[in-house]
Amino acid sequence: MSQTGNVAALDRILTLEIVRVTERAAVSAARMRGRGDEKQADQAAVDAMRRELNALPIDGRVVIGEGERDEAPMLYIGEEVGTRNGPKVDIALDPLECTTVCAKNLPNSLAVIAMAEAGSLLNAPDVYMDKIAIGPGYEPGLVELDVAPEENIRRLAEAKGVAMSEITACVLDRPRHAHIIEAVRATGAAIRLIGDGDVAGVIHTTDPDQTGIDIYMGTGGAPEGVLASAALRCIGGQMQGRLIIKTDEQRERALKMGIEDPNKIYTHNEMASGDVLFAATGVTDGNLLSGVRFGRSDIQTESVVMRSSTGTVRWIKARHNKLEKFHLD
Ligand code: VTB
Repeated sequence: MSQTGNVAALDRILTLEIVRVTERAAVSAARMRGRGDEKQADQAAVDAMRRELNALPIDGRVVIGEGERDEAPMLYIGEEVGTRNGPKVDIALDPLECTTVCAKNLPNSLAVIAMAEAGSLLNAPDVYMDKIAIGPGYEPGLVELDVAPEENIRRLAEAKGVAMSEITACVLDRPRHAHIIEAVRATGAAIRLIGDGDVAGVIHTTDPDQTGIDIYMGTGGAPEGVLASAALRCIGGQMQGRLIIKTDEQRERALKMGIEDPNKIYTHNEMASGDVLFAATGVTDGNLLSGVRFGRSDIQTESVVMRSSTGTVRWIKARHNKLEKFHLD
């Protein structure tokens, strides 16, 4: 469906409702910030997100979640959430994107959710995905997954009208990316290495003037690829992704999820189609969002919420009264 499609498909009230979901998850995770315990931080975010999701007037099904049913007791793939009185929706979520970062209290951990008309989010298995993404305003297919990094940088610099040395590529700091890093640097372009968090990494390409990032390249989680695609559908920009399916077991899992061609290159429009909502709240401070602040009498959160059908992007700074229910978390 086009971006001007059925505006009423997802109740527009949900646009604001879903922010509560990421706010609650972020506040609960933030209580575990910097304590060196990733599992506890993640669990706190999962519990809070599930509680809040189940209060939403939706008939929801988790398609990207905490894992398969046998490995994740909550928010597993296939779990039904919401009050069931409302639109049928697919949900992709990451209650705490960057658990390690949160445990160390380093920048860019987020609580993230995307919601879309039922059947419109790619049911991606929890494998790796090759990704490339740039911001809005470029012709579709300007950069391509199967083109050498040098050529992608050249094309982007030319289209942006700047020297290659004025382009910055965001790449996850992993040994597997050594060849990309070397190739990009050989063009004169700069690399921004990030420790974790490629959902934020991809979103950063949508506002290079603010973030200093023009392009995201490299291999990260497939679930994070679907979440980032949902954001790009709303905010603009383009992405390509290809699952990395190596074993028979992964191939079977993908097939069960409806993926017949494991080598297919998906565009962001294919990973997240239909009417999509996307929301994220900062847990720790980051380029995109400030982290949760615990004040004397209130808790402050910063979130972004977007909707594909209208292209509206809202930045929401909230003060939650500590005497109210947040106090109970
Ligand atoms: C990325 C990143 C995540 O996993 O997807 C990355 O966005 C990829 O996997 O925050 P490896 O860490 O195994 O390289 C995370 O870092 C953690 O989920």
